[in-house]
Amino acid sequence: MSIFGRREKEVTSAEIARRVQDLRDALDTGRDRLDPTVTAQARDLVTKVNERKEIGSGYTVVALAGATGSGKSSLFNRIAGADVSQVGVRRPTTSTATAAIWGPDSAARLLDWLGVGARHQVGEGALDGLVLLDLPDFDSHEAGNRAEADRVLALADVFIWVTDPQKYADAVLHNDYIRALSTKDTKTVVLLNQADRLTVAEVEQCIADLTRILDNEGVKDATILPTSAVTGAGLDELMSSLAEVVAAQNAAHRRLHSDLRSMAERLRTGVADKESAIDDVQPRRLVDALAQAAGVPVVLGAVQRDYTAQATRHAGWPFTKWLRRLRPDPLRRLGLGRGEREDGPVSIELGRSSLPSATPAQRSAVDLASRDVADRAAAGLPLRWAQAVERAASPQPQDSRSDELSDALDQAVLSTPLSGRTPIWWRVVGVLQWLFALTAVAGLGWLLVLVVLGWLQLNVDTPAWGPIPIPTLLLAGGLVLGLVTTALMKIAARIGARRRRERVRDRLYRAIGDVADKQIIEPVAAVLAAHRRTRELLDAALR
Ligand SMILES: Nc1nc2c(ncn2[C@@H]2O[C@H](COP(=O)(O)OP(=O)(O)OP(=O)(O)O)[C@@H](O)[C@H]2O)c(=O)[nH]1
Ligand SMILES: [Mg+2]
Repeated sequence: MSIFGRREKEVTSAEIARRVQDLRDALDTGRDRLDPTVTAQARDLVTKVNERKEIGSGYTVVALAGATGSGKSSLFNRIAGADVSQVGVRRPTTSTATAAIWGPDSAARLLDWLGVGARHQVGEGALDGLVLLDLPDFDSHEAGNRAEADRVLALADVFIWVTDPQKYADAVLHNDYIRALSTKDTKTVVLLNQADRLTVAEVEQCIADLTRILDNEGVKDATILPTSAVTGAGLDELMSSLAEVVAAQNAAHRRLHSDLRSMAERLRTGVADKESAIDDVQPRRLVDALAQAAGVPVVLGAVQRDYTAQATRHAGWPFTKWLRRLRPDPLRRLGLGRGEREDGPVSIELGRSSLPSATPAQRSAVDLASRDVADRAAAGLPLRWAQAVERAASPQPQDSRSDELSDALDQAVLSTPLSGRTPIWWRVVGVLQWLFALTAVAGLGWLLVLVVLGWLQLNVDTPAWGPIPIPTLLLAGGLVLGLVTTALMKIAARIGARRRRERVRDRLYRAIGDVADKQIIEPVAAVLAAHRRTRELLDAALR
């Protein structure tokens, strides 16, 4: 069996393309609500994946990496069959990567992309398609060496860690490297080089120790192969395993696949497993606060007074109702119409009402209520998403949206009809009032005529009803009926005004509910939807 483990399913180019697309869509949907550092790395990865897929697809890039002096260059030369890379006693020796290329082609584009200048062409054979890289030590005290090793390792398809009997315990120190480079799809391969310096028993002891160390560090199931660049021990097995990997031509895809997966995994920690449904967010308190800020109580007071005024105008006592006209119109005083402007488009041209603007207390009530909506919606979301929800929900004072909100509220009030149909009883009572008034006037006129006739000493018979003369009856009856009707009308008007207040209140709340939806609930819902979509895309990229 290959030291790289059994290869399971082949990773196809289409599969990688799909993951790249999912990851890219997730980045576009998640935007600044994902960690910007990881996002930048993810974009770099997308670029790398696309480039690697396109460049040198027939090649497998295998990198020898590890601590200085472990024998990377010696092994490299041994495998390449020539002294290509310098082996030294001064540490560290290798400072730039060297490549050995097996096969008829020079793989120039691939090596340009890898940024490896030193190239050695090995003849054709079982390893055709292999690009073996000798790297500088990855834990170098030379920053340049480390950077070069990091850079090339990020691009290589297969990573082989070379250690020796003196340094293998440093696995703990290199754990980050080894974990980052070991993939789920391939085994981590460790060469315990310079095995010729040990007895068989010591080799076994070393392997046992190293296995335990790697296990503790979370790298399970690694292959540890004892090798020697001096005697060539273990190299046949290494080369035949490499030949298998190269022949399968799938290592590049595997590496890209696993890079995409682990990137998706990292991004996935930036989104929660679920988001609260926006329907669960009870915006009742918010609508209440907005209604107060929009001056709804003031409007409703005016609506009630307007109803009474209108009722009096139609059905009041004709002798006194003209007095009402001297009072200012309660709705017009607030710059509000009665409801002729019921249909939508007109409201745009309505301009502004003269309603007093919201008090600081009302504003902060709106802030509190919208923060409450945000808190409920953001429950369980990672910080960046929670902040985005909060931004979406809060019309901050320094933000232009605050004005937008008060404008929208004003428009909502202006475009809500504040009146209703004229009740029939107003007209009926109005007619009665006139009848009673005319009766009283007729009685009064008759009595006046009688007064004049009496003054002229002309005696006329006045018809009577029982003991009461008809004209007196007409005058008194007209006045009494008129006054009683007026009193009843006032009671009815009070009830009617209260009903109209309720009806208009419902309308205003509906209009303000729409404003809350548009200005606060919908932006919050949009953030939650983006969160859900990002999670789904990342989960798809992980599958
Ligand atoms: N006995 C023995 N010595 C080895 C073996 N491999 C390498 N050496 C010696 O170890 C020393 C370091 O070898 P290099 O191949 O330069 O090691 P490296 O890992 O490339 O070192 P850097 O380039 O500094 O990272 C040299 O003196 C080699 O001769 C081996 O398998 N057995
Ligand atoms: Mg070297």
